Amino acid sequence: MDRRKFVRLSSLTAPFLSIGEKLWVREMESEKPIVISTWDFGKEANAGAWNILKNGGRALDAVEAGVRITEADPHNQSVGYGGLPDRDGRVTLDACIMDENANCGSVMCLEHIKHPISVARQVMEKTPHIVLSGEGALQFALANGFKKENLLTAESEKAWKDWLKTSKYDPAINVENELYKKKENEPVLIPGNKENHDTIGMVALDNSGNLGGACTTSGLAFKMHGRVGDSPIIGAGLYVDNEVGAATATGLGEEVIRCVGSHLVVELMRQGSSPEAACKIAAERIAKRNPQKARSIQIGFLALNRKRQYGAYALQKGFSFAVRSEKQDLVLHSKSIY
Ligand code: SD4
Repeated sequence: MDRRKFVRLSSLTAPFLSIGEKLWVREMESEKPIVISTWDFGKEANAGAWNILKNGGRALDAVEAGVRITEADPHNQSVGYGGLPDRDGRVTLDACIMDENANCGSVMCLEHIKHPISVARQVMEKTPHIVLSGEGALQFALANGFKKENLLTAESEKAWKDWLKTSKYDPAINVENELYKKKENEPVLIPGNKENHDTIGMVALDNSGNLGGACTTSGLAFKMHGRVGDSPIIGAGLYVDNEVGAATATGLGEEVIRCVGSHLVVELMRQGSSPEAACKIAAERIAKRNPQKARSIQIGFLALNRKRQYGAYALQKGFSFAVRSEKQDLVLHSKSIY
């Protein structure tokens, strides 16, 4: 029996229910929407999602609307418009979206379109496929009314030109203000490294008890042209299972793909782990495989279960996430292994 039917029926039969059943009804009746997303700027994106959730809207609509705010922000240099380009100076975007029925859509290495998340949604809704990439994704977007735009802002072009001076290809993602480097088996803190994580992953639970998720990024700055990270890969950068919960990831995508991170987190929740514990086990798995590498990169997992519990865990300090519900509008800092 679904939640609504149960609540409707139980309001008629409430006098005859056991105490346990009554508590469960109260719990279900008080079920309110919630949305969580990666990094501090998730707060602004959550506000967009919340406008839909608070009016009884669908989680899928909420996460799409939420991450579109980040995609349109020229100051966020790793999502959508204003994203840092690849090493050839091209802004290539990755995004995916997933609903409560395991419908999903994804675009990889999409150029010139400001809102890849909405193209991903149309791939999901209008095609028999899940993923469109590169030129094909662009053709599909243009055929479906999206506008071709220049996404390279002056700021990002300048950063690329500065990078070209050395062209040092070092696709590691750093950590906030400090990078651990192994020296004689001891981690050494090197101050001054700037955080450059900006991917937004967002998952939400709506008033009807359905989950949805979205993830969108321009990926690693100055990557090889054609490089695709975890963010548009269902199971890696994002996973939603309406029976259990949803998870998303940020950080060095290659390592997230290797462990199919978001799917792993959801499956751990299925086996009984809390969201935070599931994220921790997934991060530990990455750290265990290659501890030396794990010390020099960042990966953060973020998860929500059907009971509206949420949690996060990262390899390094500095991973923040934003939470919005009727009673909460917060930015929290995740725990980390190192
Ligand atoms: C990627 N996971 O392309 C993305 C990058 C990212 O914060 O999350 N940056 O690998």
